[in-house]
Amino acid sequence: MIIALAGHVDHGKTALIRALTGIDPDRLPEEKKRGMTIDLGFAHVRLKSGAMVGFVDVPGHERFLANMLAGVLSIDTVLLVIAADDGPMPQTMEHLSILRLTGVLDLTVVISKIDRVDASHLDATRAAVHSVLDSAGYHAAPVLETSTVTGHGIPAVLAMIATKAATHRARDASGGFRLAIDRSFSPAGAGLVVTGTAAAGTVSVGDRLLLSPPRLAARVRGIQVHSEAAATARAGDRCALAITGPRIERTKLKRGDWLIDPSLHAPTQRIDAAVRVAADRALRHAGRVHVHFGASSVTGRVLAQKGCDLAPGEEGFITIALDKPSVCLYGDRLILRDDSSGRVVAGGIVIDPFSPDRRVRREQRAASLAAHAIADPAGSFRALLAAEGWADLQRFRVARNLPTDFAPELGGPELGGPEIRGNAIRVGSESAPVLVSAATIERVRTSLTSHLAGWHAARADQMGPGKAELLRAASPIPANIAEAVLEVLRSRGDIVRDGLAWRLPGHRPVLAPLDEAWWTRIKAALTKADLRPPRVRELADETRLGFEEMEALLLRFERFGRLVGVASNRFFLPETIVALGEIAHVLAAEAEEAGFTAAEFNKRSGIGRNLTIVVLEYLDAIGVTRRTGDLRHVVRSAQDVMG
Ligand SMILES: Nc1nc2c(ncn2[C@@H]2O[C@H](COP(=O)(O)OP(=O)(O)OP(=O)(O)O)[C@@H](O)[C@H]2O)c(=O)[nH]1
Ligand SMILES: [Mg+2]
Repeated sequence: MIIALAGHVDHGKTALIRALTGIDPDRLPEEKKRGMTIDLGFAHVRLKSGAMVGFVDVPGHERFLANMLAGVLSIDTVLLVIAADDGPMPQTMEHLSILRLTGVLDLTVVISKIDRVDASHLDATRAAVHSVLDSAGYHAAPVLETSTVTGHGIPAVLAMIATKAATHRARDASGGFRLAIDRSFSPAGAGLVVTGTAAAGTVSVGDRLLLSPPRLAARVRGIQVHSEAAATARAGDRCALAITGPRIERTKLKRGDWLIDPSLHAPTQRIDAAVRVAADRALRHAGRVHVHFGASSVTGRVLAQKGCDLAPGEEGFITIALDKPSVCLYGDRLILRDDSSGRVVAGGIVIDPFSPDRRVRREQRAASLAAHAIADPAGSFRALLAAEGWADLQRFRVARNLPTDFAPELGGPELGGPEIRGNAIRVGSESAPVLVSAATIERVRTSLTSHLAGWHAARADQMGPGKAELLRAASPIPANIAEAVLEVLRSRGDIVRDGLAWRLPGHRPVLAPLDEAWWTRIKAALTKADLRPPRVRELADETRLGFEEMEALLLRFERFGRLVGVASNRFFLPETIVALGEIAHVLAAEAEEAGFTAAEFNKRSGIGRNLTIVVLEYLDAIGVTRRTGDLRHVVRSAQDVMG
C-alpha cells in the first residue's frame, strides 16, 4: 500500500513521515537548508503484521504544485496534514480540491502540531477542519491528531494505517506493465535506475520494456520494491528498476516518461476526458491549460464537448489537444491547471486516450463519449459500436490495457466469426481487428448500391467506377474501414469487381445507340477489307471522324469483344483472325513435320510482308502457332482460342 501526503506548506507532512518511518524523505541539500520540501520524497515502514507501507511526500508550497501532482495522481490513499495552529489554509483547500476532482475517496486527516495550541484553539481548528471536509464532500474522513514533538497520536496513525493495510485490496495486476517514472538516477556501478509506482501489470527481472514516448527498448536488470531486492514487482508497488538498453543509457530520462510493456506504446496528442470543474473557477472552452497525468505535465488546449465554457462545479466531457505526444490510458487521473494563473481548474479521468480528430454530428459525438465513459469494458465497447457504427477493437484493448484475447459478447445474430460472437463483422487483420456493426454494413450497402445504380444508368457502356470512387461514396466512414466493408460486400456478392471496375451483379455494359450505328459502318468496312483491315488512321479519314475519336471507338468495340487489337494501329474482326488462323492451319498441314515460313504465309494470305509478321506474332502470342527459328507449327485452332 502506498500513501501520499497532502497539505499546506510547513504543516508538518515531512515531519509526520519521519515520525512514522524513521526515514527523512527530504533528500535534497536545498530542502534540508530551507526546511521545506521541493520535490517528491519517499519513505516506507514495515508494520507489525509484516506488510510494507510506502509514503510519497509532496511539497506544500504552491510554487511546487506540479511536483505535488506528480506524486499524488496515481495514489489512492491520502493523508491530509493540517497544522493545529494555522487550521485549513489555501493549499489545504487546493489539495482537497485536487483529491476530490480526481476521485480519491480514501482520505484521512491529521491535525498536526497539537503541542503548539491550547485546548480552545484545538477545538476551533477541529471545527474548521470538519467544516471544510463537509463542504469538500469528505464528511466521513477520519480525523486524527498528532505532535511529532511529544509523539502524541503517532501510534494511532500507525494503527489506522495497519487497519487500512489489512483490508487493502491489492490492485488488479492484470494487463501490461506500466510505470510512470518520477525519478531517475545513475548510482555508481548500477547503470540507470528509475523509480515510480507501478500502475498496472507485473514486471520481472529480465523483462523487455519500452521507454515511452521516446520508444527506446529497455531491459530490466534489477528490481527493488521499497528498497528491497525483488524478482518481480506488481501494480501498486513502489519500485526502483535498474534498466539497460542500447540507447537508453545516454538518454536523459524525464519525469513523466513511462516504462511500459511494448504492446502498450501508443503516444497520443488528443485525448477525451470526463472532468469536474473546480468549485471556484470556470473551465474555458478553447482555453490553454497545463495537463497533469501520471507523473507528467504537458500544455494543451481544452475543447469542451458543449462548445462553451463549463461552469464552476459542472461535470462534462472535454477533448484536450496536447502540445506534445504523451502517454496515458483509460482511467488515468488528470488535473488541469489554468495556463496563466497556474490554478487548478478541473480534474477527472481519461476516458479515451485516442480521441478521433474528425467531424461528426454532435449527438453522435456525445453518444461516443458516453460510451467511452462506461467503466465495464464489454459494456463500453458495445455502446461504442452502437454509437459509431464501427470500433477498433485493438485500439480499445490498448486504451484499456486489456489482454489481447479480450472479445466482448455483442448479442444479436451471429455475424462475427470465431473471436466475436454477435451482431458485427470483424474486418482488418487478425492482430488488428476492427468491428463493424451489421447496421453499418447495411447502410454502406444501401448507399453503394444506389451510387452504382446511378453510375450504371449514366454510363451504360461502361463496366463501373474504380475503388477510389466507391470509397468516397461510402464516406464519412474512414477509408480503411470502408475498404474492408467493400470486401465484405464483394464476398457476399452484393457488388462485383471486374478488373479495376466495380459494378452491381446484374449490370452488363451495353453500347450506346450511336456507337451501334458506327459499328454497322465499321464492320462493313472491315468485312470488305477481308484479310487486310485498314489502319485506324485510314478508318478515321474514310469516315471523317477524328483519329482520337476513332481510336476510342475501336477500343470500346474491343472491350465489348467485337474487335481484336492486333497492333496499336490495326483492329481485326475476330472472324478475320479465325480465317488467318485457318491459313496457318492449312500451311502447317501441307508442311507436315517441317512447319511453315512467314514468306509462305505472306504468299498464301496476300496481306503483305509487314502485316504478316504482325499477324504471326499475334497468333504466337494467343497460342495458335508456335515459332521455332524461322518455322511455325500450329498448336491450337484459332476458332478455339477466339471462342
Ligand atoms: N511543534 C511542532 N512542530 C512541528 C510538528 N511537526 C512539524 N513541525 C515543524 O514544522 C515545520 C515544518 O514541518 P515540515 O514537516 O517540514 O512541513 P511540511 O508540511 O513537510 O512542509 P513543506 O514540505 O514545505 O510543505 C518544521 O520546522 C517542523 O519541525 C509538530 O508536531 N510540533
Ligand atoms: Mg515537507
